[in-house]
Amino acid sequence: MKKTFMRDGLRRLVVRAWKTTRPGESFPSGIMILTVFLLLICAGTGLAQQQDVNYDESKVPAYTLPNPLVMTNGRRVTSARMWMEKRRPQLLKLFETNEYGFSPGRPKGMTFQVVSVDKNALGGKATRKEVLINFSGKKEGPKMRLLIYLPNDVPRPVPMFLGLNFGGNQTVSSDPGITINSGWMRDGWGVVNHHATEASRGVNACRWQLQKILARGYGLATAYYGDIEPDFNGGIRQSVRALYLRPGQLEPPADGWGAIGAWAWGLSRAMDYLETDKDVDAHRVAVVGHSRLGKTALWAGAQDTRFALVISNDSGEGGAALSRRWFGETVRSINTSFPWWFCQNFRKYNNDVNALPMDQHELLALIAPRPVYIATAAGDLWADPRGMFLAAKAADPVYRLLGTDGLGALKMPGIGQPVMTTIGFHLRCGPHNVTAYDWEQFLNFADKHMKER
Ligand code: GTR
Repeated sequence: MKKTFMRDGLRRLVVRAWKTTRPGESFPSGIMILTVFLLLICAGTGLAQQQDVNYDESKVPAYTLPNPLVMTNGRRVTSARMWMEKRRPQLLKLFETNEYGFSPGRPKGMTFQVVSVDKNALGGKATRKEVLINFSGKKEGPKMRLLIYLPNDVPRPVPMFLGLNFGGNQTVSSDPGITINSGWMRDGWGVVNHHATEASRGVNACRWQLQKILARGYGLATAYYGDIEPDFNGGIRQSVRALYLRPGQLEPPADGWGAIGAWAWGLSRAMDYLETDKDVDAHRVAVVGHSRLGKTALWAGAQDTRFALVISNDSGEGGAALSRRWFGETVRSINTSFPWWFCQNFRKYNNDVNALPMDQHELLALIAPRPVYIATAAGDLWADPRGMFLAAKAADPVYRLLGTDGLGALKMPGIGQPVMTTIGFHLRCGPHNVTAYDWEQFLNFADKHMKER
């Protein structure tokens, strides 16, 4: 519709340009005007795009971050108690209202069904379980299949990592005992016509490092994020979010949850199950995620204090990176490319990020005093590694007020120099990805904050 309108408009413009051309002119004046007009449009579009993406540190404009230790009425937060009872709930509400949307609580009818247990998985090294979480408890309702690995040679209950995966549980290990996910999936990597095939087994194994996790004495629980909501525009129809719409209502209200809210909610539902599993130490569960699922892990950890530790990998915009800092992805570009991820209110800030009543350092602060780890990569400028470090630094005063050692670095550390204080951070070389190096640090961080306490 819009395209036809533009095509017709352009045709009319060309005809008029020819008509206004005087006979004998070598370069018709009408055409000249038209050319200038078209050039201006192209320049305008280019400028708009340029304005959206900046990779030049010297061009980052000055910005002022909201102070996490000042209430919206201007009162200073002077004690840990005041933070916990007054400021934290206020900030949580600001994130719900303006960015991720409000999520419902635990659904009443939810059921858990342990569908398989193999005590001899991975050559006897692990126990593998699959648990079907039926969100509504109804036969046809949406279900999430939680895959769990527990190390066999470690006393139970064991500490765990919990994270959503991008391609179905079968992608995290080539273990043939994992059920292949039958839901909608993006094509490629063993997925054909939006359905996973046998060829997808283990394709993301290097992003999970299962053997290493088990060898270090941790369990792993993971589920396919598309079980909660398939990740495309319109995926809401097959999402848990649809359970909460009134008949005829197509979308949640302007401050209602987006897909990130739904994925984070799914992590809390997985935690509901883990609390019932005697083999799992539910007081030592680290929630972890990469990229959009890194944003999700942070939002899950901010809302649900049952997560003992939070790890975000290359989470970028809408994750650990400051929204006000004009570098890499912006609020406008993320809302344009992925309008279903956040609540509709977030779009109000597309052209005015400084009007946001909060910024992402305060998302990290919501996790305090629990340890949070921010992993970044030097080749992932789109996610703004420095913006993530600066957010960690700006969350530090809250962590210190709550009696922790905060972030143990005043300046951004160089590549391969991880910081392991209560706010952890590293900059790895290479592109946007999760690597063995990243997992090595997550495990060291978890050892320090979940095992040695
Ligand atoms: C990108 C998006 C990022 C990040 C990434 C991912 O396209 O712009 O914010 O979330 O996708 O999730 O892989």
